[in-house]
Amino acid sequence: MAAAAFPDVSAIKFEGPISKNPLAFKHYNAAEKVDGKTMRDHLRFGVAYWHTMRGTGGDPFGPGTALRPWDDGTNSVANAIKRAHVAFEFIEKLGAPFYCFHDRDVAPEGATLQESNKNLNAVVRVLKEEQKRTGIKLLWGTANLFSNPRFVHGAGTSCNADVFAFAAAQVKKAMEVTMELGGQGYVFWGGREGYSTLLNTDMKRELDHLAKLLHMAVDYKKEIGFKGQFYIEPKPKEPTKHQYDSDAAACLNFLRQYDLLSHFKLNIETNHATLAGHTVQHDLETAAAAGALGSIDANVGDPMLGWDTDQFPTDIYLTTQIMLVVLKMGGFTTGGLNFDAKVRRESFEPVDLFHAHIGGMDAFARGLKIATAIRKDGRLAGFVKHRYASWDSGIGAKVEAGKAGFKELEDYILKKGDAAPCVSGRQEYLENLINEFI
Ligand code: XLS
Ligand code: NI
Ligand code: NI
Repeated sequence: MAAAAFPDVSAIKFEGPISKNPLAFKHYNAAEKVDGKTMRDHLRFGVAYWHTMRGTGGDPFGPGTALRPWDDGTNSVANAIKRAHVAFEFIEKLGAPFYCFHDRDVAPEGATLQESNKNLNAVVRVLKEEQKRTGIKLLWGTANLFSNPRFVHGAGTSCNADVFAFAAAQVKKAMEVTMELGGQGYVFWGGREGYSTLLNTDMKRELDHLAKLLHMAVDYKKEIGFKGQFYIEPKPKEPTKHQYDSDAAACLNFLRQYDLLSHFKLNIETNHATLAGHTVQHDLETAAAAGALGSIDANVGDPMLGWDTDQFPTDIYLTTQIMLVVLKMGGFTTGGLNFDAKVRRESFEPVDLFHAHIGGMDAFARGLKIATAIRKDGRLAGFVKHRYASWDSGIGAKVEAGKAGFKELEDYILKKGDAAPCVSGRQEYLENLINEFI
């Protein structure tokens, strides 16, 4: 057993709200039951391997700053294996039940697909041992189809059929290792599945190809008996100017158009929704209304910066709103809250990784408790129900049941003379009501 990477940090414990220990949970108490279910099972936290283990703090104006003494900076398999052990030391001390990765986060890409697959196999062996040792599970796996220069024009939407073939082969392998590790899901995020200019783009053909890739994945999933949930993760832009999976509605439309909707759910990321000009509640509600809300990439952007800053969520108002939607849909099944978030470039010490995750977990624990209390109180749901009461009987119920047409509605209004007056939306009252609980 190698020396500990975080020798000064022991397992993070719940010490309650009065604790002043920064390396303790004030609100996240994994075993505590909230409305009949443990916080661990409600929140299903995941650690993102790419940010937490591979993030360097580099930005377009300067190189990485992160101090990661266990990492020798090489692209060797030995270094990747060492890093995998560190990852599990971190996740175990943190007490998160899940992690997520891209194939290329965990193992170095080789000169050929064969070599890359061999490297991946070597690290997956270690991940499997570590999962067994710690009980930590894989929330989802994915393939990185955007970093290598071959994907300059996209992967499933590349103008080059060879690149499409490479992407398919890479997804095949990533699905196999996700299955081998007992992954509960598999994510498709199309980093470069979009365009920089329409002048050189055959959009229809690119969309057809993307659907082909996903259909192949669906077929292969059946063939190998992978039971995990497929997800699409919407994002409107960055790195491309326009990504086809731009928001929840665009993804749902694409999936429906290409007869894929029954095979996919959505993985909604806060900062992606806001980049699309929506609130995260908007995209969560859009997905949930279609029965397709699967998982969440928990993070937050910065209102001052217009890109995917992937910050850890600490805003209780935000986590409350997210948990209201999650609880309304009956909780996660295969999905969870994956911290697709990174520490700031200025937060370069290893211990900052703990501060960041602890803050996010505590913020969601509070969001969970607050949302549960709001639901128990019932006034919010009651207000919404009452707002639509005219649909529960009479003419409204007839319309909902498909038993009224234009003529009947005309007769109805001719008899009445005018529609019944509407009542106030009471936005301010409702905002105040939420604050009662925060
Ligand atoms: C990038 C995405 C990415 C996906 C996984 O913006 O959030 O990290 O979650 O490929
Ligand atoms: Ni993400
Ligand atoms: Ni993102």
